[in-house]
Amino acid sequence: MKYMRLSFLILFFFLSQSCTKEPARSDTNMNVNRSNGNIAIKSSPMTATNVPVYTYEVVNTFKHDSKAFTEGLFFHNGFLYESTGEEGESNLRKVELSTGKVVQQQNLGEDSFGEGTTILNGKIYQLTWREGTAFVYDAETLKPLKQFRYQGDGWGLTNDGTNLYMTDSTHVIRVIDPETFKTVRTIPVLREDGKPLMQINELEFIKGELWSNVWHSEDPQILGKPNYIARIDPQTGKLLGWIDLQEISPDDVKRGTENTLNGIAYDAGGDRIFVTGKNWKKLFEIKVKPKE
Ligand SMILES: [Ca+2]
Repeated sequence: MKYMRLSFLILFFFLSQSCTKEPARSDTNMNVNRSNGNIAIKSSPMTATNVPVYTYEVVNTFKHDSKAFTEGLFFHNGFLYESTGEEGESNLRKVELSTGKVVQQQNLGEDSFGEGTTILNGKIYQLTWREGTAFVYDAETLKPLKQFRYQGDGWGLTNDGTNLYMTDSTHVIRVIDPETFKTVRTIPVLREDGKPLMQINELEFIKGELWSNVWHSEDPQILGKPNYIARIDPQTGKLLGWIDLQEISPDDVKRGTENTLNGIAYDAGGDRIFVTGKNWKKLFEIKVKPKE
């Protein structure tokens, strides 16, 4: 009798557990909205489905310094500006587009590893990889003005005319106040399958979209496809499209090495898009079009 009572108690315990837990789990996973009295099941607004894939056409090819370990790239007033990485070799440089010649350069300290760069309100901002330091320069002279500190890695950098947008090796883009370098909001970016799109890297604002190349996108854990650029909605983080640049520069890309695609620049005045990679010999002006 004692054992029977114990059995009933155990049975009651499991029944009560299954009754209380099941609805809660359903609510979480399916995102049930009962606010208007009806039950509507919706998917997360961040998760994109049927993301279009775009391809490209090379419009122009320019020389690129194959010693430049490209970590940041933007276009301003007819010149390219590039941030290069590697300790002892990092710098910020102003480059003549037609020749690839460096016309102005500011070297970083021996221990600094340059990363993303962008220009906002007459100042150039440059991240460093793992030092937690952002350098600010006068855009005309490249003279250092000040420094900021931040937590975590520094990867890509761009701006929307008001705030800076920064990547840090994860799937989360930080929106940063340029005056204080404080994060004002964050933008998580998810793949079509709802998993985080990790390793989003060099950034560029292009016609209201945020474009980011994905570091080692060929890694099966990331995308399994080399040289992919993600087109992202800067408000929601929703994935708007992919640009497949797999074959853009077969001479430059050696698989299994670090010379990945890593640099997007936009000339808004001329509506020109430029891409290059780490230690690539060439920089390409491309037109992006839907894949057939
Ligand atoms: Ca850029």
